[in-house]
Amino acid sequence: MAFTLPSSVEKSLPVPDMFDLRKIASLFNLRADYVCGASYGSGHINDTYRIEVDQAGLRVRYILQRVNSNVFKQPIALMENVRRVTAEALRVLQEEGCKDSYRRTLSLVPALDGKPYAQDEEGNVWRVYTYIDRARTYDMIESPRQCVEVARAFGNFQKLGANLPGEPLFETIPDFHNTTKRFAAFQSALQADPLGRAKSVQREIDWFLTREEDCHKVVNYLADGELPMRVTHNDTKLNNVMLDDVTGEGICVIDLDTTMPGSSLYDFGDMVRTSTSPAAEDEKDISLVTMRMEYFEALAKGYCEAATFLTPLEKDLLPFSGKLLTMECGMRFLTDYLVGDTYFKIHRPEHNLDRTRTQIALVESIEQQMSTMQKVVERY
Ligand code: ADP
Ligand code: GN1
Ligand code: MG
Repeated sequence: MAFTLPSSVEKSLPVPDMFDLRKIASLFNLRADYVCGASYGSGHINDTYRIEVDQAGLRVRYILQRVNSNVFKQPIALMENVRRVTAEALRVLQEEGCKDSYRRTLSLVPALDGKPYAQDEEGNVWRVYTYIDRARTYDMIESPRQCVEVARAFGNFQKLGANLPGEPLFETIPDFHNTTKRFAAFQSALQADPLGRAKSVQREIDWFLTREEDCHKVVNYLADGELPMRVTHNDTKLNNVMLDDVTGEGICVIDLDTTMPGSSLYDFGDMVRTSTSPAAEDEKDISLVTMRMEYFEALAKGYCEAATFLTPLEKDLLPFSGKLLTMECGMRFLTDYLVGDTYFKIHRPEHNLDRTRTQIALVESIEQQMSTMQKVVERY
């Protein structure tokens, strides 16, 4: 989408020092001269930049991203998933006669050699997406209406996945939401305790140890075939869906790196985790953390309206999924804290510990309200 920037914005963009963005941008078929670029967004995994180029006199923005190959061990296979999913999304939108199809799906700009990615001299895998304009992501939810939009967008995304032609998608992170294995990884980190941090976080450690049983529930249902595997997004964090600036509609699901076989519960659960509390994921004052029923109800409404394929057991487990995914994420933050903050980007020394504590508080709030959450879901 073409966009002419006010000059005040151009001048305020800082130049990143780690990568030569001009050189990396030149690997893509932008047919434009690089102008400037800056770090963008608040994701914990990839390196995201917003770049601006001059396309025959028109200033145009793109998203330039480095895939984190520490997290995604096979970034090229991952890019093939992204290519397939975005191509199918575009095909469906255009078949439906959608007038703004390129605002409603991520769209990869090919590299000069036609591939959906380019590699720099160090072997880093980069990609460019067209910039979705007049829409934004939110790190914190602002209204129940936004919950309806977010849940509907992810529900529709799952429908798209269900009809994806061809081979199953590549599993970009094996056992990503396997909470039995996540629990085992937590126990290993605890045993190794390479930095001697365990003694200072015994309360948090014990909290997770007493909840082991919950970690096996969905994994076992999936293994027994009682829950179906679907094509899911697996990172349905609030800030992975773009909401239109004017209408507030959830227009585009982004961050497709973990789109692969999974359970619908992983997707709904992470929406509960990220879209029901008024507090930030890394809020230090945990008294602010709470699961708000009105927001949960809005999520259940939006999701159930779109995800018409859910089985009775999936529906029944929607409230539990909120607890499970919040617990899983808390356990992942604590594991990362114990091993020395090697996975999630941190911006202060105890960042992962602060994140762990908000997740614990949110699980406790969910536990207190579980029976009401169950009644809410029964209404849809
Ligand atoms: P991460 O994996 O690090 O979370 P994301 O793919 O979610 O990276 O991108 C980070 C942020 O960049 C998003 O939250 C969103 O605000 C912004 N963003 C990503 N893709 C686009 C796009 N195509 N157009 C506009 N903004 C985007
Ligand atoms: C990461 O990339 P981002 O910020 O959307 C993580 C999620 C976590 C989340 C916690 C690939 O998501 O699984 O739930 O941080 N993504 C990956 O905020 O590990
Ligand atoms: Mg993201």
